[in-house]
Amino acid sequence: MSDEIVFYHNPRSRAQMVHWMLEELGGVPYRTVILDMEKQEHKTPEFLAINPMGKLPTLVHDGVVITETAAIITYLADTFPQAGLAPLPGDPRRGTYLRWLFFGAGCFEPALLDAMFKRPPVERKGALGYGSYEDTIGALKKMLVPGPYILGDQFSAVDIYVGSELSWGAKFGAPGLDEPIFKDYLARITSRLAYKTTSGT
Ligand SMILES: N[C@@H](CCC(=O)N[C@@H](CS)C(=O)NCC(=O)O)C(=O)O
Repeated sequence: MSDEIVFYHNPRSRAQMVHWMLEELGGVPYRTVILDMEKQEHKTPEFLAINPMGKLPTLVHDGVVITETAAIITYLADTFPQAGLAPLPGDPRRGTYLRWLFFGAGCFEPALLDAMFKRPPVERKGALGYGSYEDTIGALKKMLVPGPYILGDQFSAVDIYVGSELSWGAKFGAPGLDEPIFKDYLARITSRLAYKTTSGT
């Protein structure tokens, strides 16, 4: 079994977040396999045998398949601690770090998609894990205080994940993301070299 990292990628997908993360690791080697989604290369029997959802990003490391963008980013940050992108278990910042990673995946992403697709509000908002788009935006504003990063002074993998979601939402004109608190944060994180070198690639 190889300890190679294989990164199944398409630049026009959530895989862009993992690409940014891989570059932030600062020299960990990985092999990129671009799948052309227009040609349905993510739905071939070979790829479905790796990820039955037929979705990107997908990572294989040490023969283990990891899917779900937030899980991949969390996995890479923990597996390569020398990059300093995650507070490790025992560090008091670990709780805040995990909190916002899970919030990004479980709350903000579905809320953002509601806003993007203009899905009508449901009657029993309290039964939705994320309440409403507006609720998530309110929580994210609090997350960025005092800043400058989600963990305060330390840039970490959670900025890559939640920051990418915010950036994607802002590009598509999602409500509220043009406020200075988000604009300033996005300008800060997207000025990083690893972001610039992976953006759109
Ligand atoms: N829950 C997954 C979602 C991945 C996902 O939906 N990826 C899209 C691209 S952004 C995809 O591969 N779509 C192709 C398809 O479902 O046919 C994650 O967070 O990684």
